Amino acid sequence: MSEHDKKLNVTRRGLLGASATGAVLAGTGLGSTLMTAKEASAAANAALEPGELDEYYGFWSSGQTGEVRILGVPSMRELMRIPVFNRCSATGWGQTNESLKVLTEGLLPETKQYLAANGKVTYDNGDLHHPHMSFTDGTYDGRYLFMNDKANTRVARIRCDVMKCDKIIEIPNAHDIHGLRPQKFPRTGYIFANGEHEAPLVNDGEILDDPSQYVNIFTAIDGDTMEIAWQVMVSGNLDNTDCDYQGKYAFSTSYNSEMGMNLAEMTENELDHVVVFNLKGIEEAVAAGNYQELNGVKVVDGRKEAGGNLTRYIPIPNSPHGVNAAPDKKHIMINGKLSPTVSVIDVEKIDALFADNADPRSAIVAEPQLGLGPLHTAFDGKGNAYTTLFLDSQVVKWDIAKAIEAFGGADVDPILDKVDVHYQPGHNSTSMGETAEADGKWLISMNKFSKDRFLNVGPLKPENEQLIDISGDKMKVVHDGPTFAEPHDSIIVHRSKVNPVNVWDRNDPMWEEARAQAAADGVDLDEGAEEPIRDGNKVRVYMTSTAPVFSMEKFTVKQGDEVTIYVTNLDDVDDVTHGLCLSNFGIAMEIGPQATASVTFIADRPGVHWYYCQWFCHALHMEMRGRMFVEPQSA
Ligand code: K7E
Ligand code: CUA
Repeated sequence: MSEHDKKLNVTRRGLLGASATGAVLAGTGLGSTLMTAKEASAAANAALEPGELDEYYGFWSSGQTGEVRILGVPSMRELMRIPVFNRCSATGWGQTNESLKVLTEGLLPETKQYLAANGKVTYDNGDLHHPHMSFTDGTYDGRYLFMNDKANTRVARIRCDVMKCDKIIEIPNAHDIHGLRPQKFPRTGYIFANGEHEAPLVNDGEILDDPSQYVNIFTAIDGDTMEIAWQVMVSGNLDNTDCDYQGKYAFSTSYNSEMGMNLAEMTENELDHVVVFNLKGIEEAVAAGNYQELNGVKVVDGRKEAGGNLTRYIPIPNSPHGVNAAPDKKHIMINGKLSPTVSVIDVEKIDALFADNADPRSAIVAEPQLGLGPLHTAFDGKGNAYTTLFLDSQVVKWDIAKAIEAFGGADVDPILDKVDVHYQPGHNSTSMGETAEADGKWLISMNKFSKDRFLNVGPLKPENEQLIDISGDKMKVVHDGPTFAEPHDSIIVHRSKVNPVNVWDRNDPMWEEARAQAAADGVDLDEGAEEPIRDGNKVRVYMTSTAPVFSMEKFTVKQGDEVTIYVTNLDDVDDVTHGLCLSNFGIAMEIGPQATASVTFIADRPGVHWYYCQWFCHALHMEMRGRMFVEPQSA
């Protein structure tokens, strides 16, 4: 290990080792595993009897799994998985025509070309870090969830009425979307998305190993249309982002202000920065035509050397990571990562940075030393902040007002409490904590390692999210929840904000193309067709499902036909979902009550093939099946 590495403690062994040291230094130890009576009663608050409903929806990202998960909070019961960037064996996401439309329509032409050369139509993976709900007036409005894909530079949207992904777009010019946040005021509005990795603006191979010509791109997407509004070229890279409650500014951290290409170079400077984006200034520049158009997107220059009033760069120690707007609508927390500090920005001091070219650091009103490896901060709405300390394996609770007093020279300690978490926390989130309605009841610590917490399942261990009761003065860990890769980030939304339907609307736009094709074929989707409809070597099969039967018990096609099967689920009863699984064709899909779903394949396999319903729907579910006859080509 070089001296530099030692100092930063950046190896994995170093990170894990530092945690124990940190905990000892902090004087808290790992504590007894026995619960005190107080802890037991806090745990009881988190427990729900069978049949009781949770007070909160938790929307979880899954990191490299690529899906969104819904948990109940505080029970931490996993309620649902929503496929987004991944494939799903159960629902047929990535296989049905309806999901393939979502997965392919927003891809860039060169991506489609690359995929086609590899025999694919869409990516199979995603890296989904940041799920966030749309806002109206500073709080969740239950319309949409938005999320990033770091792996393949995409942004997706989930409709909260049906809890299905309805839009995915690939972001041109940027590389590897990481930080993502929706505009909070007056409404969403913009979705802000950070390109994390540096590359030439025109990345066609002309420029390769010449980092001096690399840039990073900040993107604003219109959340209603899912079209890109504009992009900003910046100095340094972009990590996480958040925005204010005034609708004026967005803030992005940069851990690589150095524009380094390796670890030593990226961590060289003691100070990196946060970029402040002046939304009105950018809109004006776009309206005035001060942009270059690249891949159909208006790109403005917000780099330091460009001057102007689009951006400001506030120096921050050291490789800052998380950005979190406090519910007081006034403070933005910049988490120091390699610096033990959180830098607190007062949004009311930002105007002067643009109007008077004030010293960027004049917007910093506190910088408390909290512990080792601060990554993300959550809030309780009572003036307190909760920061994860990755290296110390702790969550620290601190008083924002006291931190500001201390920064002004007062002899006060803002730290109120520290609690051990297991182990190495990344994100944390509090109930309604990312809105102006933070209610201070629950905090989730999403921990990257579970080590010895659970039964050993082999070299790949689950990660661990812990539920912490923050309603009292002291934080109390009340629940461990192992999770598969990975509990990256979450939001905790009061159930009054979310109101999904039980049954699909027959006219839902999701199967608009199926509706149009059926109309062209003279078929009513609600009735299906008696026989397959042939159109050259294309064959369309329209059937309905009503527990426990499909409307067609058999149909015949020819080997080599391109077959599309449409199934409309006529059941309109709460919770009666059917499926269609076509054995040995690798085909399966979910059809929710009143939904239509379809799948297309080449029937290149002669013989008798059963299709069956794979969602348990009825006492005679096993009997819910039918035959597809494929006549051999010679016949
Ligand atoms: Cu902190 Cu991707 Cu949200 Cu990781 S970022 S922890
Ligand atoms: Cu229909 Cu099982």
